[in-house]
This record gives sequence, structure tokens and C-alpha cells, in this order.
Amino acid sequence: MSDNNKNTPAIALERVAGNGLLSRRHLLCLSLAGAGAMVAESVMAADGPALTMPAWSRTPGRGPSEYGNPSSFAGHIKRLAPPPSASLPGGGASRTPLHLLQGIITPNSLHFERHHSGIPDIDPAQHRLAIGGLVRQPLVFSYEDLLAYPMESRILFLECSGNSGGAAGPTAADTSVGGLHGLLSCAEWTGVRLSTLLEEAGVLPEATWVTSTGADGASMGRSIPLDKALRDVFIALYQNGEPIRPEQGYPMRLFVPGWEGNVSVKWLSLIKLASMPANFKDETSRYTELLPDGKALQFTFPMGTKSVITSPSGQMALRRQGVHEITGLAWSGRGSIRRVEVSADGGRTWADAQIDGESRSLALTRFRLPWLWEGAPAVLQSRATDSAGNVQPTRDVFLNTYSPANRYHFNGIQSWAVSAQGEVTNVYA
Ligand SMILES: Nc1nc2c(c(=O)[nH]1)N[C@H]1C(S)=C(S)[C@@H](COP(=O)(O)O)O[C@H]1N2
Ligand SMILES: [Mo]
Repeated sequence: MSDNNKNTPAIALERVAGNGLLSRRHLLCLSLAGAGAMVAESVMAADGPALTMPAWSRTPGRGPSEYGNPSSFAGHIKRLAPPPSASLPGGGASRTPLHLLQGIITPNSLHFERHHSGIPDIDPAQHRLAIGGLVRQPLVFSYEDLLAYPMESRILFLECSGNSGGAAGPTAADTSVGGLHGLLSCAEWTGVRLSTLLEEAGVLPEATWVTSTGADGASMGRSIPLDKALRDVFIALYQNGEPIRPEQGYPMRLFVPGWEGNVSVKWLSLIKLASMPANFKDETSRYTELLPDGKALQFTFPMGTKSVITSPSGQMALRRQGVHEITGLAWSGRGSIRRVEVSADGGRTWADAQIDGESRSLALTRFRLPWLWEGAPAVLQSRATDSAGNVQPTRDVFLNTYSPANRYHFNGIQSWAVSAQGEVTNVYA
């Protein structure tokens, strides 16, 4: 490996926007462009050990097990969970460590959690799902009953409408992308279409709303319009191939694709057809945007068009100059992601990022773009556009639309500052 090109790329780099953003075509040959050279040199420097057979190659390892765990060296990859609160038994939230993960799928153990009254320990043999209200024939289903229905699987994101609320606050918190935006996860959910069960119960013509209630101590309930319920809502029984976790609503939860997490009622036990919303506590006192005049919007269901850079991101540090991959996640509650643009100069100039794999409707989408960091301060941003043409707003545009006290449905552009020393911090640009 040549020693004269530590920080200077060996090939001609095509710059596509200010402050070092490079063409997507370099994604395929980042190592030629200098990043790999550094890695290879560190192996050379470590010389001896790299050429010796390590201890773990000289004896048999541990045998197979019944249920696997991550490597003990990956034990730092955890949900960001605050200490339990005495005033809210079982309540609170934990966040997905978005900065420590790759791809678009959230492992089940790291799916974010939001509980209003803790996780009930439900015996599926005793759990029932009742369907009543404005139906011809009220029905009751056991878990076994539901397992016998035809199922379908979809990769879908779930986001709390309180996610990123901290980014609407007056000062930029010193936190990670998971700490700020981690009430967001994406999984392959499998279950039974609600329309199948509603057809069996026979929806009466007066019915226009579907209300659902969970079996947790909070009896959390929400209402959704019937047309959405019939379009794509389902009762999720599996999460990434295994039965859904207690944290996610075992043995069954409502899953409402693209809509604020709160309507996807966990530990689902009752569905009632009605001619109007039930006006449950959680749909009247929270979860929608507070306006400058003190009124609040009623029922903001779909999640906004949004993206965040997950690396480099808050509390990380760039340890060398040279080419880095900027990567992050984009999503929209109104369709798929058509475009993600990235800026390294605080939004003055932008370049199109590469969408990784296919962009799925109502799922997280991963984006990537190479960036040449030559030691100058930078402000990294991303901006998503969805298939319906909605463009993610700047933070200022979002804040000017609502009351300064509003913390729901924040989807403004996130800025990460990179200092001359390579430290990455959350900033308001
Ligand atoms: N029964 C019940 N359903 C619930 C909740 C709850 O506390 N109880 N929390 C809601 C909220 S606010 C969100 S954001 C999502 C969180 O789902 P998760 O914990 O699987 O991530 O579940 C929703 N469904
Ligand atoms: Mo939520």
C-alpha cells in the first residue's frame, strides 16, 4: 500500500455539491478513494498479531443454543431507556439506537417502546379479541382462531407522533440521533387483514369509524375512519418472523400503516364499529399539533415526510480526514421515498443521495452519499421528498406553522455540525 496518499484520494473525485459532497458513483469504489488505504495501513502497522492465529481459532468454540444473543462485543447496542418513573408505573418510552444500526429493519429486541401503563403479561390462551358495535354479528376470536386465518407480511415503519419533539425545543440538545429521533422503528409485520374479520362480522351501513382498545392497564383506545381500516389495516401477530414481542403488543396488536404510532393499539382486545370517533383521552388531549392561536388540530394521522442522517451524527467523531459515507433513513406516511438530498454546507447546496435497494411504501428507506472531509467545519443535512411530492420542511418552516409549545409531528430538517476536530453535534442551523 502506497504511503503518499494518506488523506488525498488516489483517483479523481467528482464533486457534486459544496463542502466535499461526492458523486454517488464513488459509493462503489470508496476504498480506492482513500478510506480503504487507512484501514489497510493500520493492519500493516499491527503487523505481528494480524499474521498470528488468534486464540479463538485454536480451540472449538461454544456449541449451538436454543435462542441466540448478540456477540458480547456488541453489548453496547441497546435501546435508550430512561430510568423508571415512580409517578408513571410502567409508563414511558425507550428509543431505537438508530446510530448503531444499519439497513432498514429494526431487530425485535431494539424496537422502540411506548407504554402508557406498562407491558401486560398476557397468556394467549386466555386472551380474546371481540368485534362489536355497528355490525350484523358480534364476534369473539381467540389467538388460535386468528392464527388459522390467511396472513400477509409487509415491511412497515412505526413512529410515535411525539418522535423528534426535542428537536422543536428552544435549545439544541447534546444527544445522538437515537436519543432525538429514536421513537422510530421498522419491521416486517405479519398478520390478518382487519377487513377479513369485519366482513365476517358484517359492517352496518351507518358505521364510519372503527375504535380499538387494548388490554393493558391504560385500556388505551383510539379511533380511525372505516375507509382506512378496510384499506390496509391488519392485526399483527408476527414481527420479523417471530411472534410479536410483549413490548409490541403480544399476542396481537392493531397495525395502521403510515399513521402515528398511537393508533396502532397494542394488546388489542376490543374493536367497535361506530358512526363517530369515541373521543378517547389519547385522541383529544394529545398527539396532534398545537397551533399559534392555542387551538389544536384534530386527527393528524399520517406521519410526515422526513429523513435523518444516522452517520455521521450527534456524539460521533470523525477520526480521520478523507472520504466518509454519509448515510441515513427517510420515510413518509403518505407513500414511498422518491428522493433524498444531502447538504454538507448547512443547506446552501444539495446533492441527490443514492437510495439503497428499493424504496418501499410506508417503510424506512436507507440512503447513502460519499463525502470528502478535509478538516473544515461542516453542517450536514438531509431532505426527503415522497412519492406524493411532499418535501420535508426546514426546522424554521415547521416551527413557524405551529405554536412554540407544539412537540408533535415534528418533521423538520435535522442539522449535524462537524467541527474542525471532527466532533459531530446537534445544532439548529
Ligand atoms: N394498548 C396500548 N397500545 C399502544 C400504546 C399503549 O400504551 N397501550 N402506546 C401507543 C403509542 S403512543 C405508540 S407510539 C405505539 C408504540 O408501539 P411500540 O411500543 O410497539 O413501539 O403503540 C401505541 N399503542
Ligand atoms: Mo406514541
